[in-house]
Amino acid sequence: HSYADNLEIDCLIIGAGFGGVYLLHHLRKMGYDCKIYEAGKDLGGVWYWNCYPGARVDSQVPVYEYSMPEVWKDWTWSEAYPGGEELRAYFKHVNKVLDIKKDVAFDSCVVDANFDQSAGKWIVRTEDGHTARSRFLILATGFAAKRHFPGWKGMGTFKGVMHHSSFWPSEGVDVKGKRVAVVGTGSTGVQITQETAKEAASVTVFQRTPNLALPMAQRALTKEQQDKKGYPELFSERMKNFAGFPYDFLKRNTLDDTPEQREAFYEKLWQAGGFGFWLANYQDLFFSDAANREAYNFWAKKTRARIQDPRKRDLLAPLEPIHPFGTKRPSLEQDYYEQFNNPNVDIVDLRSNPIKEFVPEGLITGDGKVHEFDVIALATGFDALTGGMKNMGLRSTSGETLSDTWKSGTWSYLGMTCHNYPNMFFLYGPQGPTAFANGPSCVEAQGDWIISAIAKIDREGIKSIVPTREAEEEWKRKVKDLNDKTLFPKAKSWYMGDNVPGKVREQLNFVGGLPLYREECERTLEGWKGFTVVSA
Ligand code: NA7
Repeated sequence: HSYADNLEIDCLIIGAGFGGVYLLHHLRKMGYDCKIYEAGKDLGGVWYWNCYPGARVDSQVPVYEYSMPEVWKDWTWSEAYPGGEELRAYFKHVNKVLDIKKDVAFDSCVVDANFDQSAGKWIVRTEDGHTARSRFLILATGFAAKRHFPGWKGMGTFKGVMHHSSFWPSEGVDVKGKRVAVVGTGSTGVQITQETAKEAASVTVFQRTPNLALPMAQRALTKEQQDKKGYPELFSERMKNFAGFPYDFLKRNTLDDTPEQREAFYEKLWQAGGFGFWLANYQDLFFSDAANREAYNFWAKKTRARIQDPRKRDLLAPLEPIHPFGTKRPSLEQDYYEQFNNPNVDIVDLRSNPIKEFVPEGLITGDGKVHEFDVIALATGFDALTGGMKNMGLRSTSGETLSDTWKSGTWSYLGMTCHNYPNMFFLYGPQGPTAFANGPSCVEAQGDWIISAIAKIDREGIKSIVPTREAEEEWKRKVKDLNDKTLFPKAKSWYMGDNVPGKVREQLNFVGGLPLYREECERTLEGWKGFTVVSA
């Protein structure tokens, strides 16, 4: 670690996933002295941590990758939706071409960060006592940096192997012939179930809310299929659409079409696979109950046809929706539903029969039944978006922790800056387009804005910038107003902050789409709209 000690630098970035690496590369190119503190032992962010069986990205390549030609020109993927291993290999390649690791201090978990106003520097300390003094602080900690473990009684007594999905050992867990439980049916739970069901003696899925999962249409990719000629265009195109994909919502309302036209359109989206049925559907999908119900009915019809057992069918794909389609994130699946046609794959409905406690042999449900397991996978998600940021001892200029600042709700300006946190930026966090944007599109859009802001600060000889409280209030109102027009409040989800008990319920994402978001952000740079500027 010696080089990580007592750093005196321009930019300190926390986190070496897609966002942090993008910023390090570009800021270094501009001549800034930059370092990354990373809690893990390698690059990749969530892809470093996600070693659970079946871990896979739900966005297609090449949309899900960096736009930098020096990275893509010599890289080919083996599948349209790459798995965790291949994503980790991608980061190795990124390191090889961009020489990232020389500026990353791994095993460096930040526990404390204060802004020294007279020096105009952030003083940041890691758990093992290293410190950095930096003019700019950039949090690139991602939306899933803090795991959510529901506090069931007796969890520590379980005698088998139990891991949260994002703490799954990188060497794997042998599930061959074992009795496996999967708790949670978010994208992680779906992937673990789909994968382990092929090896384990039995898999029991504990479901509270069905995942309205969509077919992935996974396919192998050859080198020839990855013709790079169109890449620059593709990377600029992805920024122009709502969710940072090369497609967008159809500019037509659901009920404007005849039932036959609608069926044909849905079928086309369905066959293409991926998020199209979610994010290239009719434009009123998130706004009209009636429109949404049509999409839900199509989803249920398609999905129910794949599940033989009527009890499992009604639990996995009920005729009556529990929440409107797409207001919780749908997962992509390959043969998730078919797994339940095997007699050794079962599902327990936690709505009617919740988990009561854990015991040495497994867990007990409300009906008193003891379920015995060798392996329990906790796919219970994250204190998403805000949890990681609140968890590293960050303090405002008035000495308050970010946890306190955000106690009664989340406040930011542009989903990238905070009042009383000068020269601090964050990306892929709350109040930005995070949850609805393809990750690399989102971090490049936000990264570019942060880079422009830092360049402008120095061009204008500014000491620090900080958003006003009024600007934050206006931004919060914008986030809320956009959300109030949608169906998102009808679901209990991590989008709305209510997957974690006690967390404030509010929309944590800017739901106006990436193009509108970028417009809003760009507008502020001219004249530092919404910021207080301190001259050097
Ligand atoms: P998610 O999507 O938050 O899923 C967590 C799952 O765990 C979800 O099915 C929850 O049920 C379930 N859960 C959480 N707490 C409990 C309790 N107390 N009892 C029963 N079930 C519970 O996390 P993932 O890791 O799957 O995915 C996170 C994101 O990563 C994903 O959206 C992608 O963007 C990538 P619930 O639905 O709340 O009823």
